[in-house]
Amino acid sequence: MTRTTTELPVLGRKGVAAPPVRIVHLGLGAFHRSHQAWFTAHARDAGDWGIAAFTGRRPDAARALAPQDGLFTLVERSAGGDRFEIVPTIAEAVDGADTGRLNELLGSPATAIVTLTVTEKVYDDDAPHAPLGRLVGGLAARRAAGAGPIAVVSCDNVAGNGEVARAAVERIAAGVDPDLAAWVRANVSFVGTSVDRITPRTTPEDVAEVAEQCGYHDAAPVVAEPFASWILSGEFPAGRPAWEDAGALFVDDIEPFENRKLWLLNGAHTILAYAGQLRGHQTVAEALADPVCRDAMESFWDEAARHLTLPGLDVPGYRAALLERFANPRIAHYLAQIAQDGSLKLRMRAVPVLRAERAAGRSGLAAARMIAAWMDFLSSGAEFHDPLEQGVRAALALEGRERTAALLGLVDAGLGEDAAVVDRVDSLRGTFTDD
Ligand code: CS2
Repeated sequence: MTRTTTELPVLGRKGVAAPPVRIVHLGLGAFHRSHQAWFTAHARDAGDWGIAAFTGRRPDAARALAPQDGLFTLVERSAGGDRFEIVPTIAEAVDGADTGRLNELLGSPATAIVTLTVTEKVYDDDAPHAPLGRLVGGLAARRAAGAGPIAVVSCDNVAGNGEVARAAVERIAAGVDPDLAAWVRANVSFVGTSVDRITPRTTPEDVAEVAEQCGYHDAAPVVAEPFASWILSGEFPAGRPAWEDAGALFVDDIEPFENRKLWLLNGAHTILAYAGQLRGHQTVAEALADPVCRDAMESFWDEAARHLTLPGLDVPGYRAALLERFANPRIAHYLAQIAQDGSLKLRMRAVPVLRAERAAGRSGLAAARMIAAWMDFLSSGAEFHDPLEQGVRAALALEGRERTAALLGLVDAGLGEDAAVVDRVDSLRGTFTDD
């Protein structure tokens, strides 16, 4: 018998105390919950490590989680079925605009870590109310309180994310007060990470399924694939949870792992997002089932693999696992979601492979084809979201090779001025639209 959700109890802690806050997170969204919150829940010392998670641009996620005491259901969705798990590590879900609470928590010596999922584009946004501006405000409060050193852990799909976060925080801090910048240099450790767990947007059907299967009402469950990976490099001067219990890997040199993930997984996603939508597909699994898209993806993998040479990377095994993950028939991962912010994503996913191939005396055909597919997608009149929207629109007002050069210049200024690369990309326009 189907019960209506209004009759069901709401998910909540029912008087059981939340773990004490020792981690502050900026960018509360589905990925933070399926990844860092879940890894923390599976550490043996999870009970000592509560998370205060602050939202980014919109407070909605905090509004949904606060009435359920930060609890939410993780729906682990495999080809064979769903598994449900209540994740208890978010002790507080806070509106990102509440900088008073942020400063109070960062001013406490109990707080040891700040994790970030703020998206690629935010690392260039120095505004005081933007997430990194708020973080710098919190670090100033920590310095004033004498609360000691802390680790900042970037969990965004950005090449060199730890160093990119360091540069942004130091730049913003220097603009506020040179002494604060010096304090940051002496007291803040920036940890670089490679993060991975496919987490499509939650749908109303998912909410209904959790009510039906779990017997309680959860307004904000999260759906993710069973696979999860977290590779980290850097110091935690005030301690950290035993994330290795959940499979996290601590390494000295993050770059090869980061490249493997950004190029093979995210690069493939970006090809499928543009080629797939141009060919009428909506999800990753649908695009993968189209041999034209799959060939484009695999030839990019072949190119990228030439520059993933560390023996421990097991590129063949990684590729095989990706094929299985992408084909998961029960995960509807929408290409339109992945297609967002293309100019920045291509910079991390296509450009390094294109450059490495050219440095080796080859043309980087498959990487160039990924970029050309983005241009065709934009030129198709499809709705797009991009931090460089104005530049994209100005480029789209041009025609032919000029349009190609202008769009390429948005992805990488140097490549946009390299006539051979412009010609190459231009010659690949229409690959997925011409029959
Ligand atoms: C995707 C990623 O939206 C995108 O750009 O490529 O969100 C991808 O799903 C995750 O990085 C998987 O770990």
